[in-house]
Amino acid sequence: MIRLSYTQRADTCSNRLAKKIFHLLDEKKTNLALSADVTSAEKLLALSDQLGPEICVLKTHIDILHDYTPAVSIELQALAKKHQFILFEDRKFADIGHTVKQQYQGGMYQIANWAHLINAHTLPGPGIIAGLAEIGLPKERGLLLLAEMSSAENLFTPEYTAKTLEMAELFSDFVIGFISQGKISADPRWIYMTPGVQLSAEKDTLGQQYMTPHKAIQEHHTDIIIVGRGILQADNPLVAAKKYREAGWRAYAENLKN
Ligand code: 5BU
Repeated sequence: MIRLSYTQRADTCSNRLAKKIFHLLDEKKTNLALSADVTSAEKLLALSDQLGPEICVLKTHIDILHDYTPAVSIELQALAKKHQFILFEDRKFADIGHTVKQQYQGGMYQIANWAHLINAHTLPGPGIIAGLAEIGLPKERGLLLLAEMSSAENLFTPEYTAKTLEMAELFSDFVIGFISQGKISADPRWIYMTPGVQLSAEKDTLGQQYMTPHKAIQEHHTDIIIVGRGILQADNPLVAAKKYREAGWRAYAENLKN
């Protein structure tokens, strides 16, 4: 099978953010996303500045910060520019279109103003995507659909994943890919991002299940590995980030050779 590089795949998508991400991966030579799951703004910003050069995507759970102010999102945008990474708010929207529109653009976090990327469950049906697109498309944002999860005994079935793919196809101007455990379609335009990646642990005590970067990229053919505690809980997060970056990039380079 001929494998396309990230750059070659950029030509297959219509969404400008998707093109930008594919190019960024090859230019920066990293397919590592940091799941920056810390609870203080100071820590989040310091971590983003320190690890920014190693990553392509900074994934946030902005609502776990105990001290969020709008200045945080302004700083995050400046760091994203400085280090060239994408801001992905892992909000997992899951309501009707009318409600998610307000959650996306309003409230305390005003996610649409700073996050390049968001994600959503497809459980409510296509109206959720239509609602988010009304806000996100004019701002050239992108959406990832949750097609699979990493946690044990989750309720995602192959049928659900297939239906999610169908919904993505209906909104391919706004949906740029999936949060999944690997590739779910032969179409090269979709970007896959995979959480539940760690080099040492196999699981946590609350159902999280891990695979290695090598397995995620070589066996499951994902594009971007999302790593949280594997980096955050390391003695030296920068050294750990470099290790994950190396592992992820090596697996991608090997894929291209085969
Ligand atoms: P960890 O520390 O690498 O286990 O963190 C994983 C992150 O990815 C965490 O922010 C979760 O909310 C997120 N996640 C996940 O772990 N599994 C999933 O299937 C999805 C998101 Br979707």
